[in-house]
Amino acid sequence: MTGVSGGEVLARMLQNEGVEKVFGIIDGTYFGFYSALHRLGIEIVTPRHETSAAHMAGTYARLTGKLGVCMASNGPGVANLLPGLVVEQAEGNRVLAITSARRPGIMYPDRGGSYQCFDQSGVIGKIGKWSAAVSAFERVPELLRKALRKCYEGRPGVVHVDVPENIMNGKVKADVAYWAPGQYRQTDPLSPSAEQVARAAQLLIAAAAPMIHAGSGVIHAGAYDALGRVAELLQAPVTTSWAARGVLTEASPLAITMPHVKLNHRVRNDADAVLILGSRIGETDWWGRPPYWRKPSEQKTIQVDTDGDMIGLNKPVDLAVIADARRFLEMLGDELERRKAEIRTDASRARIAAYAKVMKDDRAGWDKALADVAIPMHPAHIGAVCREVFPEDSVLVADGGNATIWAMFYHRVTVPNTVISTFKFGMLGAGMAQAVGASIARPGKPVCCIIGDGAMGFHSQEVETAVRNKAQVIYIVLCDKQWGMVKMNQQFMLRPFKTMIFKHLDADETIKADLGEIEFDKLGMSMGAYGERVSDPAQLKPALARALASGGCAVIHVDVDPVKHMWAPGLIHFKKMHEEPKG
Ligand SMILES: Cc1ncc(C[n+]2csc(CCOP(=O)(O)OP(=O)(O)O)c2C)c(N)n1
Ligand SMILES: [Mg+2]
Repeated sequence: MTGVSGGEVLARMLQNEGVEKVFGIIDGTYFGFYSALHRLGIEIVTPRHETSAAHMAGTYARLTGKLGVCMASNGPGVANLLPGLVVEQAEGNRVLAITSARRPGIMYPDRGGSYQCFDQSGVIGKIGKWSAAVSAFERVPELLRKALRKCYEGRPGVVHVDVPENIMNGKVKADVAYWAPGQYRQTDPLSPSAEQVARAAQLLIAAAAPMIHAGSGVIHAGAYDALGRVAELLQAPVTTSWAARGVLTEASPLAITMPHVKLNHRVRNDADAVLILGSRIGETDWWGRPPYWRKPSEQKTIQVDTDGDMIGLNKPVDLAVIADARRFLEMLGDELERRKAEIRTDASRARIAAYAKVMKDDRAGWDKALADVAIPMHPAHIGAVCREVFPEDSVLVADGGNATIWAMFYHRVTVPNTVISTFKFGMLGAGMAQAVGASIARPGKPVCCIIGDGAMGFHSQEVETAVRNKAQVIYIVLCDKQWGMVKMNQQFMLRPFKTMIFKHLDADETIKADLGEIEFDKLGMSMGAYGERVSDPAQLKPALARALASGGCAVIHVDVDPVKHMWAPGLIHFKKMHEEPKG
């Protein structure tokens, strides 16, 4: 019997789960863990800040359907990891965090005066789904099995295991039994009953105006084809949560896309039956409440979710189904196919045509901004040019602030699961690491990251991570030298009428909303990336083409008109969304 460290046990168990990458910064307190990962051929991807490790793991998990694993070292490493975990929990990404801790004798409870020590498990237990502190070597397998079970139960989110350094690194003579995943957790997707599927089909066939609302559950289930088939059979329009944008290709006339906010409201009011898939119907879905949705008494609601806690959370349901979205949709598709003759689609087709006209008119209105060729450029150009330059299946990471709103209004998602942001948390700067995580998840494909100059300042050093990892991320930094989104809001709070008339206030009339200049192209170049600076919209496409041709990471500093940048489309709806609906 040879000695084995707790860290090695963890590494071998992760290998049995098919884990191929772990994101984190190395430290002596878990040498036993990461050296075993390295020995086993599990790649360690090291960012420049622990919070980035959480975002890389979350993005990797979302884009691959695999488990995202991150690690951090006790005290400061874990403290730095926390914001990333808060965000990944909010976004509902399947992340397992493994951290080192001080030796059991001095913590839980903290003896007081211990170095690099805080209640890591207590804090992460509060912000994540579940956390446990390992108290002895013998409990490592059992607690990691429990953690892995939790990872795959209910809504995806953050699960944490805290392992003292002496257990991580100390070798123990033990015969550890390594179980296969199917021996400690259900590996088959949750199936609905045939009876539930039949009832859902009946409700949808009987409806005059059925619709579908899809959330991230459709992404986690990989249910894109099954969703498309059901939507086609019913001729049902499909709205999505922001985070699930594109689960039905936006090339489909049935896709009611996110920027058309008023149309989303209209579709949700027209429908007399709604099939909700993997969505809580939260605030960004306007809580499922009037006036944004039809009254529950006039709208039959079927809700399908893997997590029972999500059922009827914000909108009352007529039929609750605890199941995997893909399994459910495949069975529903078969049932609808069988009853195809009963499905009346004429009225739905007419409604879809009317919706298409609205989307066409909205688009024509927004695209007028593209005729503006002034220097520095109108921000509308960026999303529009990116669509032309990047392959349709490449991932767009939209970071936050007005930069993201502009990107969202001029982008089109034709390949499902190719948009990443922090749609639930709006965490500025997360995009820097998300983009690297996306590149690692989709090797060989360029990743486009659109980010504001404020946000880029939070984590610009991750350019070096992208360069070191040969990640072809093209960072496009929208430089207005201000906290654009906040400045707009502030101006309306300070002097609404002057803002409306003159479009902006003078520099000395706002409060700390301006930023100095960082030459992001040069900053990027200093880290080994390709860099260019563009102000003229006519130069954007060639600059991006050169960035792509460079084959590696690039940073494009784009000067945008600071006043036009503030007036992002849809801000009025965004503001309204923050109020509790009356209905
Ligand atoms: C980490 C974080 N801090 C603060 C905020 C609040 N906030 C929302 S938008 C915004 C301004 C963003 O500025 P910038 O990144 O330059 O983007 P812009 O709106 O100018 O395009 C701020 C400070 C946030 N969302 N995230
Ligand atoms: Mg800005």
